[in-house]
Amino acid sequence: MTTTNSKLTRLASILPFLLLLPLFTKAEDCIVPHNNDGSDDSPAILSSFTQCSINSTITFEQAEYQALTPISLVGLENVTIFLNGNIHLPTNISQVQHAINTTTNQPSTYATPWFYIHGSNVQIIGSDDSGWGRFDGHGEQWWNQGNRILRPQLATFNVTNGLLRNLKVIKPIAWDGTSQNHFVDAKPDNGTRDVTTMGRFPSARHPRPSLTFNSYYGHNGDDCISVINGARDVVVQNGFCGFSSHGLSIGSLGRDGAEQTVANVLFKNWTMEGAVYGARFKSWTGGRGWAENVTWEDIKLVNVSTGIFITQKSDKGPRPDNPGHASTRISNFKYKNFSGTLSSNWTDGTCISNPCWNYIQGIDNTRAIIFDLYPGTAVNVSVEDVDVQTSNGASSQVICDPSALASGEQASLGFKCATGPLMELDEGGKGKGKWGSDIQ
Ligand SMILES: *[C@@H]1O[C@H](CO)[C@@H](O)[C@H](O)[C@H]1NC(C)=O
Ligand SMILES: *[C@@H]1O[C@H](CO)[C@@H](O)[C@H](O)[C@H]1NC(C)=O
Ligand SMILES: *[C@@H]1O[C@H](CO)[C@@H](O)[C@H](O)[C@H]1NC(C)=O
Ligand SMILES: *[C@@H]1O[C@H](CO)[C@@H](O)[C@H](O)[C@H]1NC(C)=O
Ligand SMILES: *[C@@H]1O[C@H](CO)[C@@H](O)[C@H](O)[C@H]1NC(C)=O
Ligand SMILES: *[C@@H]1O[C@H](CO)[C@@H](O)[C@H](O)[C@H]1NC(C)=O
Ligand SMILES: *[C@@H]1O[C@H](CO)[C@@H](O)[C@H](O)[C@H]1NC(C)=O
Ligand SMILES: *[C@@H]1O[C@H](CO)[C@@H](O)[C@H](O)[C@H]1NC(C)=O
Ligand SMILES: *[C@@H]1O[C@H](CO)[C@@H](O)[C@H](O)[C@H]1NC(C)=O
Ligand SMILES: *[C@@H]1O[C@H](CO)[C@@H](O)[C@H](O)[C@H]1NC(C)=O
Ligand SMILES: *[C@@H]1O[C@H](CO)[C@@H](O)[C@H](O)[C@H]1NC(C)=O
Ligand SMILES: CC(=O)N[C@H]1CO[C@H](CO)[C@@H](O)[C@@H]1O
Repeated sequence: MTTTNSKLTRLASILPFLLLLPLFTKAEDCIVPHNNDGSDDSPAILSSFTQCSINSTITFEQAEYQALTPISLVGLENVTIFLNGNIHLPTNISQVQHAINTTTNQPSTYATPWFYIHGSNVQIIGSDDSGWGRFDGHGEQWWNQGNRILRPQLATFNVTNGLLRNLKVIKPIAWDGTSQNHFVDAKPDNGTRDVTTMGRFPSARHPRPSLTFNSYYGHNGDDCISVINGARDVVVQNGFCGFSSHGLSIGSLGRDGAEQTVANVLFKNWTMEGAVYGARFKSWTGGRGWAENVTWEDIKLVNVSTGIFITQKSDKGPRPDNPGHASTRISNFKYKNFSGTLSSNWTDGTCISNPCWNYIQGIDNTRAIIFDLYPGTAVNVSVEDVDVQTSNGASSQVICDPSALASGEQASLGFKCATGPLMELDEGGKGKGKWGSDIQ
């Protein structure tokens, strides 16, 4: 729907509304009705978003909403959505599959979203109450059955200037190993893996689009947050990721030689518990894009497998041939103030191959940092204040190939690039910090 169309639709649809409402009620504020009888609330949700698509607030009441059919919410401009209730997807797997197979919602790279949200200046604010503000995907049965056919992505959030706050995603349906285009969060259920995705970051349309994620809490078995191609000026802060999360991620970028880019991302104040990675960057061999100005700061690791991870070959196993020597370039990455513990046991069920998908030569459960770089492609990366111990209290290790560092890079890297103990270095190359002092 174009903006003009949506304005017309809105004007047309508020006329009868105005006649019914008391004069002091603003027509721009919609309260989404709900049936309360298990029947489909999607038409009412769509209708509220059509009526209140511009300069509006849309409020879901503290109630259970059944979104039994996929919805596309488009043409939103300056809309604040208060999710005081919960939104459920169908529990019936074949019903979901059929709906996803027939919806016209715009698919993302890997899947079709149940909710497609498009516009500018869109905020979705969940309830402060942990029992409300939830998207309930009823996904556990998909995982129990190993059913991967026509799995929906929970939502695509394709907006410029967006804010998501206090949303909870419960037992979503998802898919394996994907990360592109999505914000991901999920919650475990007895060893089954639940994953979902939200969020599509804007590209080029506005010069400085921005997106803020605040106060996220989730358990998941895939990327907790994934910032993908086209993202600019993204701040993701004050969150918790548990249950085998695959980390606070950039990428994957550059699959099949694609020229994909990300710039200006800050991950701040996160606790990662039982995650496979804390901070993660991944790109594919042969990519032609770049990632610039990304900071991970104030990250607490609790039993995380690898604290800081960069790979420029997302494929597992040995490095594939890279005939053109292309690689997604990295510049101005900063890792600051990581603390906590490492441990290897993650249980999301995705490690079904031998070696496991996360295999890197030399990997074990002692690595605070792994840099898996193609030569000369990462510049101005810095690591500062990493105080991470292994599960038995020993000092942590790193995997880093000095011959892959760009010229002069060691001087500002902040730790000794080698495969061995983590040695933090100051600007002058002297050891510092907890472990550094041992080796001076
Ligand atoms: C939305 O609000 C802005 C600023 O108040 C105003 O300029 C614009 O015309 C409004 N748009 C509509 C469709 O009412
Ligand atoms: C956004 O919408 C609100 C009404 O919900 C209005 O007060 C405000 O002026 C609008 N802002 C812009 C920038 O249009
Ligand atoms: C699930 O949905 C399908 C149609 O998509 C229907 O045939 C089936 O009866 C439903 N199952 C239940 C338990 O409601
Ligand atoms: C999806 O739709 C296609 C044709 O539109 C059909 O051939 C296929 O069987 C459907 N798949 C499922 C699982 O319903
Ligand atoms: C996001 O919206 C833009 C237009 O604003 C469109 O070109 C693009 O295809 C959309 N992307 C997705 C993944 O929906
Ligand atoms: C998890 O739940 C499924 C289905 O309820 C059950 O089959 C499985 O045994 C449970 N797994 C564990 C580890 O309890
Ligand atoms: C860090 O995030 C947690 C939530 O995970 C929050 O309770 C805390 O206030 C945040 N700290 C700061 C300094 O914002
Ligand atoms: C780097 O990214 C952060 C987070 O988006 C932003 O605040 C900062 O201004 C960016 N720095 C530059 C030089 O663009
Ligand atoms: C380091 O991060 C922790 C959270 O993991 C925070 O409590 C602490 O204040 C941070 N330290 C500094 C110096 O900012
Ligand atoms: C972390 O792992 C250690 C040892 O493996 C265990 O004792 C501890 O309970 C774990 N902590 C959490 C929060 O799971
Ligand atoms: C390297 O990063 C630092 C901050 O981490 C920044 O001040 C400096 O400008 C960067 N250098 C280049 C060449 O981008
Ligand atoms: C550190 C740790 O406890 N590692 C264990 C993780 O689980 C595997 C088997 O699932 C054990 O072999 C490891 O010893």
